[in-house]
Amino acid sequence: MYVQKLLNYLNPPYVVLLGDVGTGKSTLLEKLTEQRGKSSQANESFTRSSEVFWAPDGRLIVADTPGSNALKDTLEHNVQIAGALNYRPVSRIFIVVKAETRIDSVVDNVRKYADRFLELPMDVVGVLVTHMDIVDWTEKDFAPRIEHDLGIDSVVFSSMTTNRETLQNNILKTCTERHDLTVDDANFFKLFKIHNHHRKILKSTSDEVKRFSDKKRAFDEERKAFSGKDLVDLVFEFQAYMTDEIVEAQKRMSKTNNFTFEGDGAANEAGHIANMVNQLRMVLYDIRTECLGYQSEHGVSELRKCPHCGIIWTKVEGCEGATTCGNRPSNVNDVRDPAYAELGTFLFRWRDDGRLSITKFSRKTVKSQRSSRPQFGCGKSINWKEMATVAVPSEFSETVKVGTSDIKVLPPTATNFQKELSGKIDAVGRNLKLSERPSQSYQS
Ligand SMILES: Nc1nc2c(ncn2[C@@H]2O[C@H](COP(=O)(O)OP(=O)(O)OP(=O)(O)O)[C@@H](O)[C@H]2O)c(=O)[nH]1
Ligand SMILES: [Mg+2]
Repeated sequence: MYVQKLLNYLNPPYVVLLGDVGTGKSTLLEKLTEQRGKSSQANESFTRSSEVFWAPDGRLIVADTPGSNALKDTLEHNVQIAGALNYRPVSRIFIVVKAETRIDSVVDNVRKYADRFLELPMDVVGVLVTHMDIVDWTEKDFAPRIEHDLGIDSVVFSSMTTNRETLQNNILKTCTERHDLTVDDANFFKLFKIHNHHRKILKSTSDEVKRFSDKKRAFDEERKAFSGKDLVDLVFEFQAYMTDEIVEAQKRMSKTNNFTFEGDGAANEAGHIANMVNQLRMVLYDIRTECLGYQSEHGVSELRKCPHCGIIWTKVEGCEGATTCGNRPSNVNDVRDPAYAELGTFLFRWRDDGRLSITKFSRKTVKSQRSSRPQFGCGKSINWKEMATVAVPSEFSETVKVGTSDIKVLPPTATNFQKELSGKIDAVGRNLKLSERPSQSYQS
């Protein structure tokens, strides 16, 4: 206990307040850090850049950030939030939401953010509900809901009359760990929504999402004909196919809407692609969770099979994440014919009526693959954690995390834009300045 206190003194908890425009972030900052003139009654987004301040007793550092859903300068505002998250290890990200008459609406507002933060450590996200003075319901009505619906158990409440000490103590109670977070150009668009509401583009997005979900539904129907090891292979190969499909969907979206990722429109275009990919990732996440189920059911082996070509790989050092399967041979099957995909064991064929037919190869065994090819591997993307296990010895057990972090949100054509974004995020971090620690003495 004493050691913990000493550590907290040497390195005080750092919390980041983020949320929609006007939810009361700057009001919280003013209260916690005794700053003045940071909040506003303006009906437009008020805070333009992130700022960090000490609590007067030196027990907490707080970052205020601009409203994430601002109509103007959305990219710039979210870059500011990214900079605050990178600034130093974060004890808690508070999604700041305003209490409303209907609890459901408040839960929905939290969900908008919580869903996007799935890739961050689970226990870094908390909720801070402001405006508790304007509703009839109480903390006891809300906390179980948010725990049950979203699995978030750190909730703090505040109203105009909540005093500084109470608010700070309630926040400190939730600061049990520190997380080194990195928001960079690669994951930025998984966390923040910056696209506009252009109807034509949103329509092509929902068309792609529908197409993807329809494929998943058709698969769910057809897989019923398979069982045992075949079913395991099938599910793994389908998730590999769907992973590649995301890349194709990015290409189609860019083409349909003439996205160049250059000039003034670049951020919005990137935001739209990300919006689509994020929705596809949610569907893929379900498929992968299912893979994981099969994986643990069958034990985890050190031998796994490339879902594209069936070659078996042994894990070597550093082989945990995403890579490519060997070298791509010249006669590799073209998986990109949209109606047709040949993977390691199965052939997927999408029929005109939207149904899927699945055919199992008899000619393509793992053995013949290996001996018939001078070069190993098909060159497609593989991820060790997502590969089917082979010859499953039950004595192995391992917890494999389901993730979609290998999915690149933006296509290669957006590389220049991503570089610029990376520079902007770094610049925010360099500009954040924390004053000297307050001299007021530290009491237990
Ligand atoms: N009744 C009530 N009003 C609040 C509370 N917290 C904040 N407000 C009011 O809400 C308005 C917006 O507050 P801000 O703190 O500026 O909101 P913000 O989240 O920083 O807004 P941006 O910087 O634009 O994103 C101000 O008029 C505050 O006085 C609260 O707990 N109860
Ligand atoms: Mg503000």
